[in-house]
Amino acid sequence: ALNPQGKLVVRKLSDMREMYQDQDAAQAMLADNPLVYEVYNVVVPENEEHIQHCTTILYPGKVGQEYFMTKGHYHEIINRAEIYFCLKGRGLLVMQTKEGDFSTLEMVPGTIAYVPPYWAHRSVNTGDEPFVFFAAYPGDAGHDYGGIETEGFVKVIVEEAGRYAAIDNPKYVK
Ligand code: PAN
Ligand code: ZN
Repeated sequence: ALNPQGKLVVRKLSDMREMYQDQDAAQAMLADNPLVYEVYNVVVPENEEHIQHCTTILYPGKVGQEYFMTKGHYHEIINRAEIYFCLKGRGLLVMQTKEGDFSTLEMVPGTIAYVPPYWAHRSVNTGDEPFVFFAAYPGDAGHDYGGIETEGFVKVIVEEAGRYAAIDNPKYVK
């Protein structure tokens, strides 16, 4: 339970199906169209005086071998940073810059993750229960999903031999 609960945004597979590598697997799963994640946004004015804050619940699951994930984004004002705090479950924070720097951070309850200015970020549920984290970022940051929607991140996070592995994304162009 979240208090205050905030305004709910729901992302189902149909909202992001082209972001997964295995398009045949995605197509087959669309009949059920599973819920991938929910974001509970506490509504505050979108200007630099305020701090946006929200809680994401990313459900466990995979499309083919690729774990359920958030869309991922740069901030529209690209030098706006962010803090994530993991509340439940297990996941991976995936980050990159436009120069092609790439980094991952394992998150478990208690992990405080810092997303520095200029770094795109995506979360991946590498566990078998909901991965839940709280986030706070400058009110005017905004979200830029553009390039990531078509090319994705430098690497994709898949299950290999029972654990996660980061493998090169063939669609990524620097
Ligand atoms: C997070 C994300 C949230 C959902 O609050 O917005 O986890 O991910 P997408 O926005 O990539 O769909 C955040 O990073 N806000 O800036
Ligand atoms: Zn963000």
